[in-house]
Amino acid sequence: MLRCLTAGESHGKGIVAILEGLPAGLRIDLAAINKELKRRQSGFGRGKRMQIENDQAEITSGLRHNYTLGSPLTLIIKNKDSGIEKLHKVLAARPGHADLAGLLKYGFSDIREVLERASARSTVATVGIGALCKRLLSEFGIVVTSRVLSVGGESTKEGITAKISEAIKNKDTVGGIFEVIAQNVPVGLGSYVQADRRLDSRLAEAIISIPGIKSFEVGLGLGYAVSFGSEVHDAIYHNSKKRYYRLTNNAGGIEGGVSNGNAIILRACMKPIATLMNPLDSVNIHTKKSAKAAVERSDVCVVASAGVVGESAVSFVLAQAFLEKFGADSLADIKESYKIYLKRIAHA
Ligand code: EPS
Repeated sequence: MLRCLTAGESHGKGIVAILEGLPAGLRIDLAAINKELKRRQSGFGRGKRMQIENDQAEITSGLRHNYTLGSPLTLIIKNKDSGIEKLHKVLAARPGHADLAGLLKYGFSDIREVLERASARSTVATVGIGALCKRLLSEFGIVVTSRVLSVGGESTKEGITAKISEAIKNKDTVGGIFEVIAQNVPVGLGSYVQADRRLDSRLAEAIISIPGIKSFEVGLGLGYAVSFGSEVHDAIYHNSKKRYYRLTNNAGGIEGGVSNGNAIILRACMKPIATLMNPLDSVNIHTKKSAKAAVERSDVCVVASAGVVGESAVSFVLAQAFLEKFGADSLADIKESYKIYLKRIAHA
């Protein structure tokens, strides 16, 4: 089974990801991983931290001569801004952040102990893992991309830029919606037989666990709630060339928790970042007196970056479901098994 674990604090020595279960014989290109890490760092509305960091991955296990060994792959991405031991205490919890709930849960007396791991800096690991999974998926023609659909309710390029500029000017933050699209996904990933095997539930978990994500939808999503069934279900056709096909894809490529061969289309809403330069009311956790929430260096808008993280999270789930269906140990064996499956489907 493909599984992963990540570790690291925002201002600790670095972020680590271990990915276990990639088959042996897959060529890995470090430059391609670093390109994905760079994409995560980009976008209008990013803060000063991104000018300090230049995220670069190092692979310390699981590879020989650039090919996977089938053993766990370890990625290490060092933090340039790594002064965790010297950083000041944070005493006024930021509404919308993990600060207060985390402090009470773990019994800390400094919010710093929470925010260091709760920081979205951890998404460096998600993207590193996603880049490895994308490499596997690309062997089978599967491509995962993302795009920003709206920011603060604006959906044109000019409107989005203006909205982020307004947030910067007002010392505010702004969220939005991004879409993740996976193309050339074969029919049959995931299963309806058990809740935790449904592809959509697994994708939902992967997306909703990205910091700041508050909603998730597949295909037409909320649009289903205002439509008749006859208007929205994707009618099925068949001819000798295309075999089974549809003229619409409202299902977003998943029916009954199983990929149906159409593009997988997912959307997620990201809330505005919780750190406000013009802070909201809060409470000093030591004195219990009213205080303005802590002001930490932060970003203003990261919807585009969240889209890159979303692609990565989706790539992990698709790679996992793909390996479950087509085998795991050796890339050559998986290719054989995939070929046989495609042949059967082509005649169905
Ligand atoms: C992030 C690094 C962090 C934040 C952001 C994500 O850097 P710093 O806190 O040192 O400025 O910019 O973290 C958060 C949004 C958060 O809520 O903590 C990164 O590498 O993406």
